[in-house]
Amino acid sequence: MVKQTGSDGILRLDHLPAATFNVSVRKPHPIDPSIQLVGATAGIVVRSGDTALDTVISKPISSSGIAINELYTVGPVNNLFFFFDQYIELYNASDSVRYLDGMLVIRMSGNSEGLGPGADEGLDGDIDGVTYIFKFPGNPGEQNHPIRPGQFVILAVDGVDHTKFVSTSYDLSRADWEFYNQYSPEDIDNPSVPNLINIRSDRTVDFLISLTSDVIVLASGRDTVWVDGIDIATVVDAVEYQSNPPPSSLKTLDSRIDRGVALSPPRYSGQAIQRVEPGSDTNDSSVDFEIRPRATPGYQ
Ligand SMILES: [Ca+2]
Ligand SMILES: [Ca+2]
Ligand SMILES: [Ca+2]
Ligand SMILES: [Ca+2]
Repeated sequence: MVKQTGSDGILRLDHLPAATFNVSVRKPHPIDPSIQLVGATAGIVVRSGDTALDTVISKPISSSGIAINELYTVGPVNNLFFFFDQYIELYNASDSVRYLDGMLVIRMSGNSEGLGPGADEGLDGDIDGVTYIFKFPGNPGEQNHPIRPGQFVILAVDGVDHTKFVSTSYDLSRADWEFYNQYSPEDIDNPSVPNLINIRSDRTVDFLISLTSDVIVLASGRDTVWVDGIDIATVVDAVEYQSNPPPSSLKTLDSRIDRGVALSPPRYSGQAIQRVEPGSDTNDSSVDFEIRPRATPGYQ
């Protein structure tokens, strides 16, 4: 059953049968409608003729449920300038199955002649500076590519075992997806890892991202016309990372999407940036993310 709490946030339920109950709570964030506050407590025991009292602590998640949970960009420890084991990790923080069909993964490093990557140039409600734009199969609204509640999904630049080339690297041969540029003569296509493909035919290289400073966007795919920018309303999640965060550098991603900047680890350190808790998202990457000493593909 679904019940509303009082304005004090307290829910009183009388005359319950003696049983063990699970309670989950949900409310929109009072200031930012793109954030949901969610929480759950399992195993509340109510005995016959007795009263049970409990508190459910809620945490913020993006209202789409899907968050960019980890960015591994800097490459492993090596002196060969190897960083081709980059990956992006997604996480479903909601309590229901969501679908990736038709979604877009975008690197924004252009628009430097204007307000910068991910800024809303011209204040027309979209963010500008698309450099690479790759797409999950299908169309938004279709339900062929699920992401289950609590599931991590790895999007590898190349879904191969990189430890064969650099021993300090990561085995991504069981990645959920890989970026495959069908216009590139060199990109690797592991047939056992499904592909995100490139929708910018003028780009003929793989989906590589900057090691220590970039803007990464996950969008619903309801706006695929990238030339005029990506509609903010279609942005599922976006993260800007920098090695020298403001005030020593400029934050360019529109503050309606994210108010902060994640601090990037040093290049060729094998480290990664990950949300402090899976999917936890207050739209301020300066507090939502932390540096991890090792990348954690597919787990927290
Ligand atoms: Ca690739
Ligand atoms: Ca493949
Ligand atoms: Ca557009
Ligand atoms: Ca992880």
